[in-house]
Amino acid sequence: MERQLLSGDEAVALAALHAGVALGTGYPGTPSTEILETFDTLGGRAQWAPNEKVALEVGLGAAFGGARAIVTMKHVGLNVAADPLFTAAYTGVTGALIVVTADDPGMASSQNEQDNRRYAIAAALPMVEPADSQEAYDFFFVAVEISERWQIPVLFRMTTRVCHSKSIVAPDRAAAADGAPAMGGPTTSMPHFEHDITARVMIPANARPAHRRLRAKMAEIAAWGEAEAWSAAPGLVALNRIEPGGRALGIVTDGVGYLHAAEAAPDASILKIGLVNPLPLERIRTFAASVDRTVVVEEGDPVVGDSLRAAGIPVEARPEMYRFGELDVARVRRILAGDTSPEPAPALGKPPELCPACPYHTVYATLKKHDCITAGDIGCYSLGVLPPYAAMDTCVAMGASIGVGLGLRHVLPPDEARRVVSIIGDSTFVHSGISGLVEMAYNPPPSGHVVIVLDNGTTAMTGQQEHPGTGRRLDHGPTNKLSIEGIATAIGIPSVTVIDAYAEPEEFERLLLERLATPELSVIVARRPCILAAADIRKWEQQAVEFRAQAAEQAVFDLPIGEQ
Ligand SMILES: Cc1ncc(C[n+]2csc(CCOP(=O)(O)OP(=O)(O)O)c2C)c(N)n1
Ligand code: SF4
Repeated sequence: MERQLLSGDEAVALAALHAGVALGTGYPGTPSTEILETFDTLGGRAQWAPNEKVALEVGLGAAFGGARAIVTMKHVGLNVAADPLFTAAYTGVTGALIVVTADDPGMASSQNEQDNRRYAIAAALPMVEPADSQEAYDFFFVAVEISERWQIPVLFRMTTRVCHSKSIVAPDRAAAADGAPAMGGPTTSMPHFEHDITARVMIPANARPAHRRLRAKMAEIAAWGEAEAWSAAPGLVALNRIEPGGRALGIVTDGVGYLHAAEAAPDASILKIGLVNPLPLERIRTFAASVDRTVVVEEGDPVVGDSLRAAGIPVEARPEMYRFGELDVARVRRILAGDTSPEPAPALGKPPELCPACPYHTVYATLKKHDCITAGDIGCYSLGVLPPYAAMDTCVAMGASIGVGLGLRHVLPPDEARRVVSIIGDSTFVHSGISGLVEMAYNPPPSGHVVIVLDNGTTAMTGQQEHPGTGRRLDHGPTNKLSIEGIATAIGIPSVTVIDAYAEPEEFERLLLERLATPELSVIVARRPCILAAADIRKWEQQAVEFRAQAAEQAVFDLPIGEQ
């Protein structure tokens, strides 16, 4: 197959296709979103789940069934998926399960810059980390190999630069002309289920030996990482490598840090780690002993540096200031020089703002006018925190608006409590807002509460993905549609109103004041399409109407003659 210019996300999608991945699932989140979108475009079976936990569970089920599966999410998504992740490490898998975590050092579009290499250590899972698109493609196959050989989920860590930078990829594992997956192995045969209750049912009696099995697997993978991950097995690339250079400086590095380090210190000896958990400690110890000084160049937390120091390997401590933000060549030069002088302030970009015809304007204008205390959430609507509205008081994690609003309502004095509103987008509501609404019905505050669901018919923030509330699948084809107002009513919220706040601002204001004045629980669904997505939504809805009409016609045609 010809060489291609691909982003890291696209390279992973292509590798998944060539590896015969049977199912890709995930939840959108920058910088991971394009993996599943590309996988779908390439002809892979890709679907959005309501949230990352469900995505991981679906992927795990596919891997229990003997298939190869990929699950994608941004770094904070792994927090949502952490519960099944930790125990999936115990159960292991029958096929292959690759869990992509796309970290965002520097928080280009995230609420925190957590370093998910820590998850690999905490859950005791192997973690593979590419530095560029070629490695994203190549390492994916090694990740599948590890997953199948040790029957264990593998974490595949990407970061913003690796996900979004484009570089040349030679996709030499391209599918054979007959369409067979390029990668052999047990899971390219038809998935099937074999009972294995002790391995997959994690009651304590089964989980105790499973934990020991997991640690034994990780010890084997560590030994493999020391001995074999340096030279490529037939058809695979090596995950770890040493690039010999001068004796004066040795650099241990992973991910995109490698590219910066190679440019900043062309004369240094470099030990590049592609298997970041478990670390090849003995190899690194030997490497460190072969050079005069050893510096770890890693973005984010000092995960590798701390592990090496804990193992008694003498590496220089990195000044704390370089924990924050992305690295670049200039910053790596500073690290190598031990420079802790203040860094130049980054150039200020144009602050983001709501589109001029965004349906959210009237909602925020009303909240501001009445000095509401707004428990907010994550999405395009987070922009309501900026001027001219500054009408969002909290924003913590997806779905947190309802719980935080309820907590405020429970403790604030009555005159303040009555001004508390929770505001949440439609995709976020489905992701993790529904359980907050259950809490609201279960433990209603004395003053009641008002939740506004901003239903703009899309996941706007991450690039207009579908979700269960749109009634369309990842490929925009029709499927069952979740009704937000139906859910709220079924949960037992007594007042549920749907309104187009943009078209009827006075009516929205009247409704909001009425609901704030009553101790009854209220959900207001402010429904109007995102202006940027509206034309596409109309197109897909029209296609769905035509699809349903054709299906109905076909159903009549298929009836036995006489019943048509
Ligand atoms: C746990 C987690 N997963 C994914 C994301 C990425 N993300 C941020 S907001 C958002 C959804 C926004 O959609 P919606 O609630 O419909 O609001 P809109 O952007 O359309 O205003 C997503 C997926 C995240 N921040 N946290
Ligand atoms: S993209 Fe859509 S939801 Fe986001 S600000 Fe623009 S109109 Fe509003």
